[in-house]
Amino acid sequence: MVGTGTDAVDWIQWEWKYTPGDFNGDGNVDIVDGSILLGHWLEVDCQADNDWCAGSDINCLSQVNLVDFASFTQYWLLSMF
Ligand SMILES: [Ca+2]
Ligand SMILES: [Ca+2]
Repeated sequence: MVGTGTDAVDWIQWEWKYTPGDFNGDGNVDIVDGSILLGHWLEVDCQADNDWCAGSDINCLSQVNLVDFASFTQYWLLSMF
């Protein structure tokens, strides 16, 4: 149910656990996540129901393209420092 206190707690817990670009949830942003993004490359049916193409549609605009790839490479580079 949207707008409940429970949702807010869930969102905070999700945000705390989530590492941008970590599509498989192992805590690292690496080539495995890159392969997941490439596996969804140019898909156009990304939506909440399919978890935005396993997270590969980073900007949640329904398709996986260069914008998402650029964001992913940024997260990957930042994870190295
Ligand atoms: Ca990962
Ligand atoms: Ca996208």
